[in-house]
Amino acid sequence: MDSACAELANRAALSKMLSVAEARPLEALLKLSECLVREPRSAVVGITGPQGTGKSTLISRLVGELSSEGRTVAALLVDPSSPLTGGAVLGNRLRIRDLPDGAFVRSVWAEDERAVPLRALISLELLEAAGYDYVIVETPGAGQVNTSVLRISDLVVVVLMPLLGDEVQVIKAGLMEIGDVYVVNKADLPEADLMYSYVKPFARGRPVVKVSALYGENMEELLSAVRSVLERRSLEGARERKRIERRRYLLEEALLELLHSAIREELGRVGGEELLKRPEAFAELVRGLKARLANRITGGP
Ligand SMILES: Nc1nc2c(ncn2[C@@H]2O[C@H](COP(=O)(O)OP(=O)(O)OP(=O)(O)O)[C@@H](O)[C@H]2O)c(=O)[nH]1
Ligand SMILES: [Mg+2]
Repeated sequence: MDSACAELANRAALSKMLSVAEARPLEALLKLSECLVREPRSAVVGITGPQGTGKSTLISRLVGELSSEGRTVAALLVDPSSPLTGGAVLGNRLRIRDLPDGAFVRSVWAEDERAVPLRALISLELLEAAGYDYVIVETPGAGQVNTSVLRISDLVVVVLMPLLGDEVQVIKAGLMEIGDVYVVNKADLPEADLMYSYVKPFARGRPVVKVSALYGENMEELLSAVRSVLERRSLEGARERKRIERRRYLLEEALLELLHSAIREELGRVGGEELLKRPEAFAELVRGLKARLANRITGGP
């Protein structure tokens, strides 16, 4: 392992590399590709669900519980709010309180709330390379369901709460199709039982667990549901397959980013936009793009 990889075990160095991954993802990927682990090391737990159901609060609890069992845990909060307005980026971070010593939390901005951005995919790899037993990823499930969480997670926990408004929306939104474990959070509220009985028949036999993340109630039941799914997945070889899927996603996103930046540059060069007005000039554009991509991949001028 070269020094850049060894350094990942150091929190400050890891933070620094995650910042590079966020600002210049392709650079980070090329630099750190030799650090990526061969055998699955981290259990990647995706946490999704409608806004405000208590995902971050729940993660804070899970981090605490798993840490107290001696597991190392990192949380990655994928956040759709603009880094310019700051809002929930900081909000998410602040709501995760009282972090135990070995735990690590990071917010990553997502411009598109239905996708896991390249910077988050690379961050995930770095966290696994850093050796965390668990990497918990919070993805927003606002409005439309975020199925990209399925591509990255060994297991998906869908977090619901009572009084979500029109409960039918939960079903319609497809949330009941993507979970391996369902959580009815805010069980300290009286309406939780109603939500539980509403959701249960749609869970296709998957565990539905009532918890109160705020008061730390019933976390043991949730954790044992999570553990038993992970164990089953390991035995079935599903975690190995999932990791290949996750890397495929990473590669696709990295190549798309490469392509997009080359297109921006090619069109940005003098006359590039002009060329678009003449259909016969498309070949010229494509040639320019090809050269640009080849240079970038081989590191030419
Ligand atoms: N009563 C009650 N409130 C809770 C519970 N868990 C979380 N909350 C509250 O619900 C609000 C939203 O919690 P978050 O953890 O930020 O929810 P989230 O799903 O991460 O929110 P977004 O990331 O904005 O979608 C906060 O005010 C929490 O204090 C719970 O178990 N019971
Ligand atoms: Mg949150």
